[in-house]
Amino acid sequence: MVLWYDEPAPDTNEGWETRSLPIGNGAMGATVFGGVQAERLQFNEKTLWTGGPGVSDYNFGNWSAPRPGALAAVRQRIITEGQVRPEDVLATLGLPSDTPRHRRFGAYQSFGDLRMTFPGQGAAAEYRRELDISRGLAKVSYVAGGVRYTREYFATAADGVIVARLSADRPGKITMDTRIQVPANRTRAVTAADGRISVKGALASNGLRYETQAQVSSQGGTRADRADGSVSVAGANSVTVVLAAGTDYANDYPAYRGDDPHQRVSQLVDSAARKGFLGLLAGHVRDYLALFSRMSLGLGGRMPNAPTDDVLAGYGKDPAADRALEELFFAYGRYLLIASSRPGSLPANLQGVWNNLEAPPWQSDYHLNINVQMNYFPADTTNLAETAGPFYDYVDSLREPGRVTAREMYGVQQGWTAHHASNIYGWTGAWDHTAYFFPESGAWLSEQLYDHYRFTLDKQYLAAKAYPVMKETAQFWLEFLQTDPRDGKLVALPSRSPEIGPSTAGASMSQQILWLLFTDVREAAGILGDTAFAAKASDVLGKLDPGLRIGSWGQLQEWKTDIDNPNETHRHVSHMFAVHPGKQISPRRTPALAEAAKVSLNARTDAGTGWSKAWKINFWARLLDGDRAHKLLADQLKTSTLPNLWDTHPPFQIDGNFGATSGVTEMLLQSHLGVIDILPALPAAWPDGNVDGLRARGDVTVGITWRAGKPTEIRLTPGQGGEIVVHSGMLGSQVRVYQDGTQLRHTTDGDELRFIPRNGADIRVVAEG
Ligand code: FUC
Repeated sequence: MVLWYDEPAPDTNEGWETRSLPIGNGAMGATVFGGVQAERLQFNEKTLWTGGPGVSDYNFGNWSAPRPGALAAVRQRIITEGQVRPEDVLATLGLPSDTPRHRRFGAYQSFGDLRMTFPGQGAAAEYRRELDISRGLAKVSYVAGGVRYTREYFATAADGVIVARLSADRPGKITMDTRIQVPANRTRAVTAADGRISVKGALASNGLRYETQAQVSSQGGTRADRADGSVSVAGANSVTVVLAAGTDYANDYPAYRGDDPHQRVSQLVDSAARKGFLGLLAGHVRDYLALFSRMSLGLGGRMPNAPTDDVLAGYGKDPAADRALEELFFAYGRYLLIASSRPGSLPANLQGVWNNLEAPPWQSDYHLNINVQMNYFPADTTNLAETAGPFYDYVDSLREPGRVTAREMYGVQQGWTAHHASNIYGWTGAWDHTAYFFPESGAWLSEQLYDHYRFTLDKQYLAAKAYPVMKETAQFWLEFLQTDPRDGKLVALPSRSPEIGPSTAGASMSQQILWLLFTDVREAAGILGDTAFAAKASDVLGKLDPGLRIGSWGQLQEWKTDIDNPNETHRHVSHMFAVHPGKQISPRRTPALAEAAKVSLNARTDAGTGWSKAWKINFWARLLDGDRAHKLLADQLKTSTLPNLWDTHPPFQIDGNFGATSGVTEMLLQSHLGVIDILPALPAAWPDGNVDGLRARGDVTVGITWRAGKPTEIRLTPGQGGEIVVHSGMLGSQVRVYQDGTQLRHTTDGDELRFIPRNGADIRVVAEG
């Protein structure tokens, strides 16, 4: 569980993107370059964004003046002409292209660089730079001038800081200068006193106040503060640096400002510095392991004794090495989620928490038409539910600005909406690009809040968090849905399959998302006793077009009319939503639709950007084709993965890491159809293996051991009472079910096994004889 390299990352943009190693505690992230004479830790804090309130004409993406009749006119044109160009929808409902959208929307910012230089240090031998994801620790070590130098780095959520320790195997050998550099787009006051470097100021864009502090503590030797704000150490045995950063951002509509960060940042650094390196390390490892060690996956891999970039480059040559890389890549997705999404901060953005630029790709924002959703695909399944807390809070926080957007842009009186991308300042309105029109994003996001309930069955969470969001989303759609004059069905209008094709009525993905929204809302309303709203949802479901059609070439139609082009290879394959994360299409329950989905996926080819390949792993797993899912995973490793194992679109975009980890999970365990499906899509490449700690809907934790492609033992830990239904090829033969050392009564029917646990103790299902 280690990524390692025999050289530093070059101190360039490309070096950052492809080779630096990420650490993070959710709120903060840093990347380690590991240069011998000069170390660079580029660092981030989630709330440092340009744009938003503070930019004079910030308007949340809403129209600057009412456009009476605009929506009705677009709708009428689509009904009359069948389809219109997305450019025309943009011209009528979007932002004019001369709007300075980027200035107002803003972008996620690099906070700065912690630079450490080591004067007089010569050439290094035995160099190694590593990231140990089994403990959340980065390390650089080498020998220079007969001395072994070691640098250790971690970002701890337990203490809210980033920690560096520099040591040597001989006393008095650490001599270094430390400074913090920040990008040009802000004011700055830089000071150093008592080993504490402090940089503070405000972003030029929006006046957002920021502050970062680093405490340099030396053991032995001498330490001096410099007038230029750097701190130098000479002849120390070791040096510890703790770094914190913050802004006066608060996720609080409409001003999005809170307290000045000075006190918070000072307290974090003061208290961390008092704890010292070993105390911080112990706290970090405890906190990290509490999440990371909840699950494990073994595929029988054998990692070659070679740097990770070489292992990646050699992928596809040796099956045992391939499996080792796949195990590592899977676990890395979990590592990255823990590092970039923890309670108390914002969700993981397009780059998680890591960005080195003032103008990052796609603003390093929250794209709501697949990307942020994909970030959280693996949260529940891989037993990291807590990491999704910031995501649910963020979605919840979009409601307030989203109500204004729904009212001002569409005349919808109840409910909220957001479109295809948002920032940290409640941008729920339009955009100056044809991709923007995607008011279904709120419905998709709501589905994820409800899916989390399915894993936990936590009614308090459902009542307090998920249901209010879902219901208000459904309220928007109650008003926004239109009756299609062609067949009297309720449809989204306008409706576009994300980023491809014309604007129409009732594109498949829109309808599939809305089918899921109203199905979930009906179920949730039933559980919570909101019978009036359950009835409303039922009523909509009775009239809603479900978005499922098989077209002239056997394909699953992407639009309501049969206009799919069999030669289209666009990376978005949104009409597969019903396969994943939706549940309308499955080989066992709707075989004809599942075949049609395969026809469409084959036509689109296996090519695509990083996240596109990652999503396709999930699709093929849900279509129960493990070999094809594995082929997509292999394609992703070969063509969409950087030497530091970050996913690349290109450029670096983290969603593909999370999507791939989710895809592996879907190959091993599925539970979206109310049954715990064991090894539903196991590829031939993984004949033997072991997994523990996976989570299934219904609050069950699952472990599986398999040999020669067949499960030999299934382990289930139920969190609740009630019947458990397991689907597995193992059940072809007789099985025994044990709990507390004695057998549990069960029934089998074909590949399905049913039983009621006596209590919460572990259950073992084994083949008889
Ligand atoms: C959508 C996708 C792109 C990219 C961007 C962040 O626009 O179509 O591929 O993922 O989001």
